[in-house]
Amino acid sequence: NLDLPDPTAVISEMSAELWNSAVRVLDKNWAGDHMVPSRRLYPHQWSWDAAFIAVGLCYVNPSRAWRDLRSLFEAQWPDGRVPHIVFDPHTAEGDYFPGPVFWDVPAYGGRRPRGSTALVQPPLHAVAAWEVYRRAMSHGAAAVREAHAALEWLYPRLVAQQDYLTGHRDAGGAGLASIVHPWESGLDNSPAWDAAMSAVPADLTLLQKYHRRDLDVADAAHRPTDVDYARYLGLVLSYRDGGYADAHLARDHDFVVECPNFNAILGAAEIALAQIAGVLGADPQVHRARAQRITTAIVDRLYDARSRTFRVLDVRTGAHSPARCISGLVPLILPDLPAYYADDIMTEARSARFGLPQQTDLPAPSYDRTAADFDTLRYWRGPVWINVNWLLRRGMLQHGYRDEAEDLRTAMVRLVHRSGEYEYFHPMTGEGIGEPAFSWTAALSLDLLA
Ligand code: 2M8
Repeated sequence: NLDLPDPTAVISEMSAELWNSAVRVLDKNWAGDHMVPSRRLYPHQWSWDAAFIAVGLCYVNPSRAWRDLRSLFEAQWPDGRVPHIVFDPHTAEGDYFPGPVFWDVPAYGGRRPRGSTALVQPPLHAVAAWEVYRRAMSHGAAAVREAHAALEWLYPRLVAQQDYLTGHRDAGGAGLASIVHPWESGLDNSPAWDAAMSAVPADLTLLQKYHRRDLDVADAAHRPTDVDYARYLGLVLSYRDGGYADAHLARDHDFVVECPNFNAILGAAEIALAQIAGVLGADPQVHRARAQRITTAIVDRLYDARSRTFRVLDVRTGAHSPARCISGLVPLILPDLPAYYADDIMTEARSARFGLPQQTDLPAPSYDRTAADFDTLRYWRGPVWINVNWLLRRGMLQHGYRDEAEDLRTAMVRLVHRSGEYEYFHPMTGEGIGEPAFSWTAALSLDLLA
């Protein structure tokens, strides 16, 4: 017995190793005024990545967290949309596809000369800004002043982002945001889109015209297929042909869906804005009321009473997606979600479909493990991702599932310590897949260890 290592010493050694290596990843991926998700595959700035990254950066370098968010919001469009990629002018056009030439956004969009895409991603930035702000205290008085000034700069921009999403993007008319491209979800090739995407034309000749740069640097078996990419490109081209305008989306655009992950983050953003408004002397109540309305609309529209799960809604057909994906668990982050629905989400999370750590030792997979088309390698169709598990854990804490939240935290920390800061992980073996040295995995590890 005396030979057994002290478990607390083992844990703290593991924590120190992971902490140091996560900090190194974030140092390597810092590009001067923004963070890249990874050096090879994603050599620009991505929108929701910046939010997850800020949540971790605030422990080690809050100034960089603010700088990163600021770089992103400097590219905000006049209509309020925050682009899903802000391009780095120092990165060659050929280093990422589709790059600025393909997007060809009008001069008013994005901030020249950096340029941007015209799509959005889940608006987690208010949540991130609040997290960075509330940790500023531990970095001293200058950090608190910096954080206050950053919030003042960001607040109107965050409000404009929400207004764009609940205004221009309310294609369904019930106060939720529709996404018009799978890239906007952040869960690119999730089975949640399969039904809606099957109606989108797939012009494979586009893939002869353009070169899929991702396949130069990643394994094709881990990435979306060519048919997926043909549809992705076709959707951008038709949105582009319409000047990236959002009028008549439900009538004219081929892909218009309401996602529970995206909209839960939209609601959580209003809660964070209420907190930020409180600090800045603005009115928090308006944001709380908006959060409540979003939560009610998510329950009314995205909850499927028969299966007792949250589903993606196809705004064009009115049908729920049959696929049970991790996106359906994320409404747990909404503080106003009635306990009845929170319980249903936990039932789904504990089930054999998602098997929380008690059953598998691993965080939840991105897709139902029991589905016939569960794919252990292909991106958002099965592998484990740290960012959505981080959201799920946040929801568990929000609704008082403390033990399960702690199990999930431990599972994430062990996984990243064992396999490295990978982009995603094999949902059976825990092996790292995709990009190594991936920024949000590193950043969220810091938050899980702190
Ligand atoms: C992935 O998406 C990009 C397109 O936006 C890609 O496949 O090239 C997704 O995992 C997305 O959630 C993420 O923000 C992005 C960068 O990490 O990569």
